[in-house]
Amino acid sequence: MELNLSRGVDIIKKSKNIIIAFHKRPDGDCLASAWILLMGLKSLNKKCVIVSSEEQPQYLDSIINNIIGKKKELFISLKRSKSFKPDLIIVLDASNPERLNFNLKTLLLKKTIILNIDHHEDNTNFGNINIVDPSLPAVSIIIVNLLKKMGINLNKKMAELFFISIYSDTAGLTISHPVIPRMLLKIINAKADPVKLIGLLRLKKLRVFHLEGRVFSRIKKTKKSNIVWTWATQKDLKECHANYSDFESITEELSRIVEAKTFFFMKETANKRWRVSIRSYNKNVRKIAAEFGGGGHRHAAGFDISGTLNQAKQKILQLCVK
Ligand SMILES: [Mn+2]
Repeated sequence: MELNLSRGVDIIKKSKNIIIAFHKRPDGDCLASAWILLMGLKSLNKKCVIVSSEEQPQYLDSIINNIIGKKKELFISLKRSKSFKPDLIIVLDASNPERLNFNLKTLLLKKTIILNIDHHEDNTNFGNINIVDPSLPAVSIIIVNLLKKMGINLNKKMAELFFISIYSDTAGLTISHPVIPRMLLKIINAKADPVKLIGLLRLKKLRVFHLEGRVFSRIKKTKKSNIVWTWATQKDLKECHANYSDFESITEELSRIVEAKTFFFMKETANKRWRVSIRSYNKNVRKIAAEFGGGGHRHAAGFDISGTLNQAKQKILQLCVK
């Protein structure tokens, strides 16, 4: 890990044109990590852009844009990136290239190096250089260490982004990890205000409450085991004038149910297609997700499944009670 960190530093120093990429349906960890890294690389006078075929989700867009200001122009689509000839592509928070929101191959030139930085247990080490540490609660921690090794300390804006990443990957600071207190201290020392940021991160659009109302009213629990689940349909989204990223806070809310040890949330993506977020305090849900071709972490994972609501639910429950 330490050796790979040094190799990462070396390759960044040698590169001039750098692209930063991350996983589909970007979250607070990968987005904030990308912006922290971009700010650090800019201070080294590197040409650097973030390439994504998706916009930032609405629940994070304004808080991030307020921090980064005009740099938003450096967040570009795959199409616009075609004129940018990268000697280095840094992939964040993705266990394999298929997790990206574009085809990585379309950006590769003969000499392009891939630097894979991640904290997923199932990372396939697909990069030319791989900095993977599954013991960490957020990939941003690796980014902050990498920058420190290059002599770049967190400024206030970077520290604010760092907080967003940790808040995001710990379900709103509710999943504890021994490294978090030290990271919070770093953030406070860089003059960022976590209390102010929590206030902003907790805000939700009215339509999200309408959506939650429907989803929460359907919550079910198994009789014997502490498994809780619920679902949302395309019709719910339409009738609440909501979009897919509005589901984000719902999984987090479910984690507050006292009776739940394992819980999952099924989101209809098309007719008889569901995307499932699963969380557990006592089961390795990454293994359950892997059974359906998905992935994630020990306590939080996701996968796609097909079938009617009942068929899909039964299949998931069977694995959960095992
Ligand atoms: Mn992450």
